[in-house]
Amino acid sequence: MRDLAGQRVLVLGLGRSGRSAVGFLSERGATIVAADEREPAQLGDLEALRGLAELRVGAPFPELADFDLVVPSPGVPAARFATARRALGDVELAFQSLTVPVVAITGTNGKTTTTELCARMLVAAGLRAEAAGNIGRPALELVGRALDVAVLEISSFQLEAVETFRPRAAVILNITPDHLDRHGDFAGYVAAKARIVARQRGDDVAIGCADDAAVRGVVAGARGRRWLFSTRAPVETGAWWDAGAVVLLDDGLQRISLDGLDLDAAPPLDDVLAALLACRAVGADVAKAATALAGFTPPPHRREVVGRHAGVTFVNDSKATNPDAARLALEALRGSAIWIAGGRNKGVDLAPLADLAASRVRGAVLIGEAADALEGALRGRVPVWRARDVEAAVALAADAAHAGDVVLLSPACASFDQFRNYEERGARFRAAVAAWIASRGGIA
Ligand code: UMA
Repeated sequence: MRDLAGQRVLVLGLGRSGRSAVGFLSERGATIVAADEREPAQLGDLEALRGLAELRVGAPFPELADFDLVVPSPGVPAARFATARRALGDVELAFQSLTVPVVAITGTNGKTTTTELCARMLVAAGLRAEAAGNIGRPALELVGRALDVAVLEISSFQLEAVETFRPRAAVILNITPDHLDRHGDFAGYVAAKARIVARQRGDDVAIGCADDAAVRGVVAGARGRRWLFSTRAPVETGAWWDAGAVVLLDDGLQRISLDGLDLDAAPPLDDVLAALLACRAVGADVAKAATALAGFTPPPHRREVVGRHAGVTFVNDSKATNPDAARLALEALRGSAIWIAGGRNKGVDLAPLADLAASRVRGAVLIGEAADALEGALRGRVPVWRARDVEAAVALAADAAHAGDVVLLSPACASFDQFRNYEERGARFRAAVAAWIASRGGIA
């Protein structure tokens, strides 16, 4: 990391990322102004920051040209720091200070599960590894930790503010339309994702899903090694799923049997293949790494069973904040379902989901701003109900469900029209399910 002492640095945004940046920069002697456009009352406790930075909150951002360096939070779009002399996000700052190989994991869906799984696998293989990044723990928290490998979940937002970021292993799980309001169009979104491999060279490895055309394109453009994975068919170099076993192929062929694994409770197989390849890319023993699967539970709000009553299973997939994530959940259904969907659409066409819904669900309960658009797409094909909030949606869905059905919250939309974030939406769903089951004399 170049010398920050005496540099005038502007931190944009005082969420998790911005706060970690203030701490990091202040330890290195920078003179910091930290800005956030929200009112102070909305920002929580700012006391810890006051001695470290001059705070400018509840006002437009200061003039960027007055600073040697701007550190934008991921939520601040690139156009807002285009006039900065230099802009480096927290991921770039962390990368420049980390002295260990980095595994970076991106994709539209499955990032968090794969990141956590990969870190657990590396530990099972005897390496010191921790996960951070978009997962919720800022990347800068890994600087100075005693590690062999840093595993970072990386979003397209974070990739807008990198400069030298060069992960030893870069994983691209899938790319389907999301965040188009931020990146303009799908091509812009793919271009942002592609920055994860842009600086790779030599023995660095780009790892991507062979079954996804956009991902194949990104991997093909990488200048280091290129490995693919597939749950459908063998690949030339990489990993695939074959009758209960993972097959890895680079210098030699290795078969890892996952016979004892409960596939219903296990993470999606794409994520498993990607995580194992990332372990291989940093030199871990993959057979040992795979032992981590046995005790691994995917993080909450991702197809999480939150209650069962009278033969109906309630599943919280609040993290499905885009249509493709909802598609994966609908495709994974083994019986029929009442589907709860809606929220804030991020500029993505929701209509293609209607075909799938027509073949998979008994009815749909719609919430939030996107309810009109979803109702338009579903009308005449699936019975539709409207609910003013998630509590009402749970009651409607539970009443409509038959024994053997799933009540699936998989919104296909962001939560910000009615909730602080998808976690709050999922927690409200979980509580509403518990209350509904209790009202029927059951226990969630
Ligand atoms: N702000 C402004 N002006 C703006 C934009 C934001 O003042 O134009 C301020 C807001 O008022 C707010 C602060 O910036 O106080 C928020 O910054 P932020 O939105 O970047 O949020 P952080 O708390 O710093 O969290 C960020 C990531 N958030 C986003 O990318 C939106 C977190 O990912 C990440 O976990 C965290 O850094 C630590 O690395 C969340 C996310 O939703 C989970 N990610 C998106 C996704 O997964 O789809 C990309």
